Amino acid sequence: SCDVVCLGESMVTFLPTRPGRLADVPAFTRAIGGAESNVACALAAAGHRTRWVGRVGTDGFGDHLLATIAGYGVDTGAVRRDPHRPTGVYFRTDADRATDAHEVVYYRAGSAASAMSPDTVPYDTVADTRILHLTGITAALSPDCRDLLYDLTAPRPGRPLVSFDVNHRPGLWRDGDAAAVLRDLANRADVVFVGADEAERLWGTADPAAVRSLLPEPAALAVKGGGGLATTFELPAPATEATEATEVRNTGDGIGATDATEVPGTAHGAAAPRVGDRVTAVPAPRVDVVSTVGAGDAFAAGFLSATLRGLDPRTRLRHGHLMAAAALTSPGDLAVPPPRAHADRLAALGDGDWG
Ligand code: KDG
Repeated sequence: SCDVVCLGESMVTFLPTRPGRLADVPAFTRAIGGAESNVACALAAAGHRTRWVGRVGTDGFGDHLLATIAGYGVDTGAVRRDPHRPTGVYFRTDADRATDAHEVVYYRAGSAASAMSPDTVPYDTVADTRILHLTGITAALSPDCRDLLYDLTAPRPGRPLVSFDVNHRPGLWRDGDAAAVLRDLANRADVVFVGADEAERLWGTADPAAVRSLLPEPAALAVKGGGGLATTFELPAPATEATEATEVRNTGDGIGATDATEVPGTAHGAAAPRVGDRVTAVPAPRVDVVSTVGAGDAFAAGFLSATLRGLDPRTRLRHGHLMAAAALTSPGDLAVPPPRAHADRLAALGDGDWG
């Protein structure tokens, strides 16, 4: 069994060798991408037993993905290879400094991963874990993939804690109602991550409390604000000691141990729309941003790592921000997180030294 299973499509990623429009970039370097394997690699690097489940082709790109992901210490033994469909590929540009916009071109329609379904992904390869991490990208890949997400988020006895990053990719949602599907799936999960900007695009609000009223079901909801502030809404777990050894269990009404220092229902003047919610907001450290791609995945990895360790909400948010900072300051989709002891020291700094 593992600590975390991440399921989704990974792709060979082609990064530009120079800034500018895609039309003008003459050469690309090969790297890997895929939101869920980014989370898996960061969690494995942080010392957790991690498995990535997906499908790749029998082509050389599939070989490269598996070798790279396994190189981070992630178990790839449950990945299925499809002799008839290719491994997904995508190209992107660097983000424009001023607007943060970047161009993305995907070659993943009909990919090996798009054939994931409740029939092709054995449930026991994703269920023998404390946390199952999924994202909204999978819902946009194919009707089969969407069925798989509905299946994995269905209530069932002994279900692992389900983590869901909304990850709206407008370029993949040519048809299908992204706003309704992603909201529905998020409300079937236990831990949810969403950016304030994507909440605005999907549901017309970037206000964390308003987002909580749209997503009242998850025991923990993290809204990542554009100004660097991340806010969590969390239903208190049954009283347990917050220690490194605390086991995270899916109790249905909390996500594990929390501390008692937070003020329920208040954060920066926002009213908690869910009765009993504990609201915690933490600013991100300031860093010189190289690329924002992959920062959300890193945030999820830091938050989940701290969740597995039974740390309190403020510390979970801080570990999310710290891993995101590592991703923001590196050019690829996937960044090596700071060593755990170092991250723990940074997370323990006083508020005056933070942000
Ligand atoms: O989260 C970063 C991702 O955007 C990237 O690694 C590729 O999974 C990916 C996607 O669908 O955009």
